[in-house]
Amino acid sequence: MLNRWNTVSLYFLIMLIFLPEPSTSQVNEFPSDQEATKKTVALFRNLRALSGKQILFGHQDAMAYGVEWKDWHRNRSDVKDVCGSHPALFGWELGKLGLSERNLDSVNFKQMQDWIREVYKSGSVNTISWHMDNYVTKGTTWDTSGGNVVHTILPGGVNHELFKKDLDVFAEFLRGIGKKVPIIFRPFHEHSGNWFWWGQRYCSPAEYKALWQFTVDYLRKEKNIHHLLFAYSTDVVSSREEYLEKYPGDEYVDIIGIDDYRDVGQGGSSQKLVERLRMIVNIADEKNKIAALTETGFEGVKNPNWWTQQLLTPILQDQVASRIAWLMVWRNDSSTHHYGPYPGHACVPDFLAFAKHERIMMNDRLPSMYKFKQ
Ligand code: BMA
Repeated sequence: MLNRWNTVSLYFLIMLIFLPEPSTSQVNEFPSDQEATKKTVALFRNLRALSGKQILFGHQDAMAYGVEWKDWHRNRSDVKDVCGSHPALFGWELGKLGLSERNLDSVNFKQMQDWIREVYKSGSVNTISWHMDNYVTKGTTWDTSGGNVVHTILPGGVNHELFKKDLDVFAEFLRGIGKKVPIIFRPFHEHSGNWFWWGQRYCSPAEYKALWQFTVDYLRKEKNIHHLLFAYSTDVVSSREEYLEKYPGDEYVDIIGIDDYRDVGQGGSSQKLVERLRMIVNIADEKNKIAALTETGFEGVKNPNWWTQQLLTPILQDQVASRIAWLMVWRNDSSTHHYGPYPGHACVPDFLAFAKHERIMMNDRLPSMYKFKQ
């Protein structure tokens, strides 16, 4: 005989059996750093939760300068001049950190720290890349001579101490910003290409992985830094095997990224971009990570309808590809070397349509990224 309590328990038992599996819910997901700060965890979960709903729009160096202006302007960006809102994500670059007061594109590092804090306060997201100079030749990041440079900076290598010093300077740079500001760090990017000294043909997969793992472990364990998410991004690759060839492991990566200029430039095929995005979204899904188009753009934006025609519409037409968390275009340096819009450019009307699209997130429509609501 079922008494009242048995009936209630039976009811709950049935509920438990038939309740849908807790979805790959973002609620309990954790970034690769088990000791990540609360805000870093929130950023990770929010980026996951937005997937399929919205895509954050990002622009490299957006607040530091634009096509017609170079000096310090408070709270300005070409993107804001054009559409009234800053981007939802800002890229920054550390090339020359520790060697000069300014980075390789003349951005003052102290000002960069201020901007990073401002971006955080405004609710947008910061991501940092590092075009590191060549440790062997002392040439630039594009100097691929000097043999296997990666080997020399690994533990036991002749330049290992120098490399550690640079990581110390980076840790100091982060401390100057403040540990409460979560940052997406994207080191040794486009390693599938051959234009940086850490590129495809200049080191083995084992060496690249060791370099990545050392970097992450050193920052976490030696420097006690727990407010970074790590972004792995290849250049265009044609297969999943190629993509994962130098993947350092799930404990070391949060963002499954790709840099793709080729498919959206002159003579490119947006369909190819979509295929590559499908690939990274699928990998991110399997690993409970975040997929992102970490760099893209058409230099000079030579198609006035580029934003919607070559970028947004093809991406949104695909249910998988459109689940990337963000897409970021490269910097606005001059009227010939720019990837974002600026006032007066022929692509402005189309950019406005892009920026106002319900699936695109600019700063003014961003939900709180640093608090996670269950
Ligand atoms: C490249 C170009 C260079 C720049 C470098 C690092 O793609 O924009 O002019 O120095 O990125 O920002």
